[in-house]
Amino acid sequence: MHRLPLLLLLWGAGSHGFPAASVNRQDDDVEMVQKYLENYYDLKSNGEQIGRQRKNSLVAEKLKQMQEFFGLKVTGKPDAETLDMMKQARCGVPDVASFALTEGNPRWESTHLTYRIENYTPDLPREDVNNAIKKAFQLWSNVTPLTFTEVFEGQADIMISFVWRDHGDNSPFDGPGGNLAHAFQPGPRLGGDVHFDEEEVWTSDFRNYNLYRVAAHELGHSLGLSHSTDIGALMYPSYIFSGEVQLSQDDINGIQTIYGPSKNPSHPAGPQTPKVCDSKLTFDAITTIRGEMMFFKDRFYIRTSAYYPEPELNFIAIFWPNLPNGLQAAYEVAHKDEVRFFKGTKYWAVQGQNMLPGYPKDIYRSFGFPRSVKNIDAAVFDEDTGKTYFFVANKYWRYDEYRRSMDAGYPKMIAADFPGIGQKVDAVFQKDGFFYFFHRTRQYKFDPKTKRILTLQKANSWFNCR
Ligand code: 01S
Ligand code: CA
Ligand code: ZN
Ligand code: ZN
Repeated sequence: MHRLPLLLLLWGAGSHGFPAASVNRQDDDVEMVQKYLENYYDLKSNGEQIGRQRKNSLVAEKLKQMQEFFGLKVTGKPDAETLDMMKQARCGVPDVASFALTEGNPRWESTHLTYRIENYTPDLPREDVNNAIKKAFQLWSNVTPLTFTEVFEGQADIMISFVWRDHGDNSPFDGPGGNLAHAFQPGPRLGGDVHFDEEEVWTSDFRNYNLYRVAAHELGHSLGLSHSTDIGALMYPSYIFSGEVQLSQDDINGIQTIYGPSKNPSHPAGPQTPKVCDSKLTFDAITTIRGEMMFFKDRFYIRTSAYYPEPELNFIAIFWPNLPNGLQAAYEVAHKDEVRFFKGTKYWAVQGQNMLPGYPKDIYRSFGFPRSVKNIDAAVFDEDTGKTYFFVANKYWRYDEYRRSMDAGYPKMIAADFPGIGQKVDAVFQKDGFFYFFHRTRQYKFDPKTKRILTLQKANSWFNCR
């Protein structure tokens, strides 16, 4: 806990206007400011190895953001006005959110809304259209007090239609591609209405464009949300179909900012999009691939390359639509230009973007694991020896990629041959002859020749974070 002295230093540097108080009160305030910035301004909480000065300037920066947000004097210092504001009761939504409300904060005053499907696309059976729309409404009604009732005649709050080109609302569609659909913000007449471009091909599967996916996005607009910068959110502006359609936590935060939570006692959370510079970030699997590195987490990958300074975050499904989410291990056999992904007792092989045919296969027949192995924690191919290391709980196996068989004498204890990296491995990859082992938020650079740890770093050290 060396967070206190850090903030106290900042205190000393700029306590103009800060009322003299007992040391105890000050300690409480320091703690409160720290907690507040962690909760609402994404300030990192743990003792990251960043310099004291940098930490102070980060705190000052977050304070400025907060002061800006509340219309206070922007000093970057925890002055009396700022402390007072922080002590006021508030809702739990972070002030630096990715979602956005529609300008002017339009909202429906009634929580019981009606919708009507005015016409149907010939691309799909009517049942499929009804279903897609109904499910899209359910996504939003699940997390708010809103209810949606279908009507079959007259005016409804949300009128839904398939139209093309100029259709009388001054927002003509553009033919295949481009704009897929649009929706009007809450309000009378056109307000809330959803128009789909009939010149798109509408589907109920992974082909472009999935109607349920687009309807879910448009209804967000109908209810008062604008576009989000969170790539995992349904309200992200581009069409991304990852296989399943669900509100992310960011969508939920957005819609609940307008309408509050559901009356239902259970409040399920949505999936969070990993933040590359979150010092608490951990990984499911990591591999090199064609000279770049790919880190896997839930539905996402983070890719870094020597040519781009910024890491890229996106859905795994963008590259490999048939891979499952929540991968457990991955490794590259560079001389074959092949990457293998593991989850449970199955594995998949890809060459670049192409999934190789015949997968998934099982790990027992291909590698010779005993049936007692139910999943693999991490895997790495050693280019220097042609061996692949598989880590399973506190043991590891060694597989010969040339002879295509497991080496005799395995499993062995990880602790015996990789001293210091701990009892369990989350992910591992090889780079320039070194192994990089990951466990939780820690990363160990390991020299396989001397069997020694060279450095210890944060797991997300590859992402160019300040
Ligand atoms: N509609 O909600 C949109 O965001 C339009 C562009 C507006 C400027 C009208 C649109 O068609 N965006 C494309 C899209 O895929 C990129 N929207 C639906 C989605 O599911 N993200
Ligand atoms: Ca279009
Ligand atoms: Zn329209
Ligand atoms: Zn949109």
